Amino acid sequence: MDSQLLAAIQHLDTYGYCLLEDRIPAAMAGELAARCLELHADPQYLPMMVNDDPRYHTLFGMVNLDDRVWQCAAHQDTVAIARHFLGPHCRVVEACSKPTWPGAPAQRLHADSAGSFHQVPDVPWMINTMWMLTDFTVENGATGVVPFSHRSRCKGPPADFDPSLIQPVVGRAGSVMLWHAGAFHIARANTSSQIRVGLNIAYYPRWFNNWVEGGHQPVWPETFERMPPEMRQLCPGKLGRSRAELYEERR
Ligand SMILES: O=C(O)CCC(=O)C(=O)O
Repeated sequence: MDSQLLAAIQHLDTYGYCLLEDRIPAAMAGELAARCLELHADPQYLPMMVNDDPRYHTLFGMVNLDDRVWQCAAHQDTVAIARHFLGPHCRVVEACSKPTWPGAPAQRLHADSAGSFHQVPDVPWMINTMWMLTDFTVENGATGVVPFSHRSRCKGPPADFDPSLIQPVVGRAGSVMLWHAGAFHIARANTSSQIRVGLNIAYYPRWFNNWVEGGHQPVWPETFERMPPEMRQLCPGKLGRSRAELYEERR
């Protein structure tokens, strides 16, 4: 592994997140951002969308909706980091598009997929990524992270949390931020006049049950058929078209 990747791993281990700059061409990021915005405007995808705010949306199932997403999901650097923390057999469980439109307020500060633990484990249970399909700036809602919070063993921030501890992670289009699911993080307010578009791809170990995140969509059989070997290796679970077919019900 090269020294840049080792430094990124050490940064993630220490602070709870790391940034890899310019991992896909900016032009490709821009094209993917434009496609994401088209999909968000198409009513047929409404059932796979969660709109936490009229100006902040999540469209699940992007692995099935645009094959270019695989280049991000199977990127050798993000996969190397995910495998370092989650083991060699970790998988891609979801890819979602997350635009933040101008005027969007900050969303909720949270940890990921931690709500069902009786006690939050001290091993990572998920490595999350945010591909910057547009530039991520302080003004346009770059994701905010709370350094060191992944060590708290808490399911989320305490009620008296000090928001000044949140740090925006900025980068050029084509860069990717990775974080430990236990790190408190937030979609920050977009105070600019530009749309911010992120592609959020999650890696989980095989022992983690996929039903935990309510919106996560399975890989469709026809998607898997088209995938190159490196992507198939990252999608070893059951295939199907709906959550109800494949996932246990959340109780
Ligand atoms: O959109 C963002 O900047 C944050 C995304 C987020 O909170 C998440 O993926 O859990």
